[in-house]
Amino acid sequence: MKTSISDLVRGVLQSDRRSIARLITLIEDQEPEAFLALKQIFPATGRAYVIGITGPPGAGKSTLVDKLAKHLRRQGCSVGIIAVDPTSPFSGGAILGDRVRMADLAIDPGVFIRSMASRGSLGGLSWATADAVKVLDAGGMDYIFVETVGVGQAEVEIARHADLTLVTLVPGLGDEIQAMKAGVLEIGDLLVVNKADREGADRLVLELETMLDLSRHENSSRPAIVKTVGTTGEGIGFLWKKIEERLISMKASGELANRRKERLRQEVLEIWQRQLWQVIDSRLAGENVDRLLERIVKRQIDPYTAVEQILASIPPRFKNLWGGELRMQIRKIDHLGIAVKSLADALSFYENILGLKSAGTEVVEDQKVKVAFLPVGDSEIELLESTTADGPIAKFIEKKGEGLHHIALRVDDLEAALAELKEKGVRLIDTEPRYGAGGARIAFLHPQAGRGVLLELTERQE
Ligand SMILES: Nc1nc2c(ncn2[C@@H]2O[C@H](COP(=O)(O)OP(=O)(O)OP(=O)(O)O)[C@@H](O)[C@H]2O)c(=O)[nH]1
Ligand SMILES: [Mg+2]
Repeated sequence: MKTSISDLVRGVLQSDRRSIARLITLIEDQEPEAFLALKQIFPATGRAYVIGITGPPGAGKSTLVDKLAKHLRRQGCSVGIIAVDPTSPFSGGAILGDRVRMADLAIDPGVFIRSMASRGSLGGLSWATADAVKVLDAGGMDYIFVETVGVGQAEVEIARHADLTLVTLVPGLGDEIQAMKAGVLEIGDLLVVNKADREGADRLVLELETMLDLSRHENSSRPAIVKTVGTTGEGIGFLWKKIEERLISMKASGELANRRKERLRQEVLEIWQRQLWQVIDSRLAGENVDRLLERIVKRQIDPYTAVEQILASIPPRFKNLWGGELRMQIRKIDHLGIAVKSLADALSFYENILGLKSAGTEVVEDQKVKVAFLPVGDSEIELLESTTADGPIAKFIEKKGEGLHHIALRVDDLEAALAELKEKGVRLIDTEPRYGAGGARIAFLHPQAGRGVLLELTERQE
């Protein structure tokens, strides 16, 4: 049986590496399960410090992250690393290099390294990265580094998901630095001049200082400039000291809280837009648009009014749009439950006359019943006899006489099914799974929901 979402969530919260990796893959693939799991891990997020590191290709970002991670490991902190590669969805070359470079980190249980490549729009990657950060955060990482290449608009997008962003530059860039100026100033909380072993490092520092002098930074937010040699680790201790100082001052001034709040605001707006778009899109795909188009062509209606009509046709309650309206899948009728006064008497008909074979009887204390299951093809009939005069089956028979008591439907993931039903406002008898006959996990819906029929959801291992 596949692992359920609750298992996956539990795994992530217990820092289980496979669960963390799996959930990030689900996020990359935009699977509906990912969103369900993200909902559940959210309360456990907001603890990690997220540090973005960006800069031109080959500036030494990965090398610096590697050294910073080792520095943090010596202090007993756990570290998550996400390398985002927006440019090459296929090559993965840089990532492969990182793997080799970070081979010793990769086997350290206190470090989780993950690369993420674009599988569509960069916007999508940006949010997938943000969600992956949440997974590492909930998975208990103290610090999370997010590495991206470049200092363009895309990187600004991704940097917005970080608490603090390092921009890495190297000597010898020449005019390129001018082109990057805007990005550098906009997103850099700290400027790192790496490859300081090369000629021109001091000149670059001066150039950057001049750029900062001309910009509108208040004193408190003026980025520090730190020289490093990634390959030898020179300056790493100092760089970390500066990062820590900045985090501490951002925390004290409330800036960190503000940034995080702003991030969540952006996220809500973005999710809202995505969902709304899906609704409108699904409406647009419908044939009524063709009809509307006809009318627009004939000038019977104008495009503005047409869109108003589309919007008006959207139901007021549109939730659960991830992956379509319906996520829950009913596999089959697990069994039909029939309330009987006497098992022995009922079996004399079902076994002796109909020729079905009971798989044995079982007492379910919890529900005050003794039951017999009789397989019928791919499904079963369950006969239920009350063990006490006041049990639910006894009461049912008192009220309605012997007869069909419930229909049990098989689902793969009971928790997910219940969560979905709750979200859709369906009345439930059991809001949490409980154990039924044969060790199955079950939950009853309110008979009102099934239009007068008591429905049971069943998840069982086969
Ligand atoms: N001389 C010198 N070389 C360095 C320094 N830091 C890193 N390098 C080398 O620069 C090359 C690129 O380093 P990476 O860490 O892969 O750079 P990156 O910015 O992560 O590269 P991409 O992810 O491909 O953009 C490697 O060969 C490093 O060994 C440094 O301070 N001095
Ligand atoms: Mg790299």
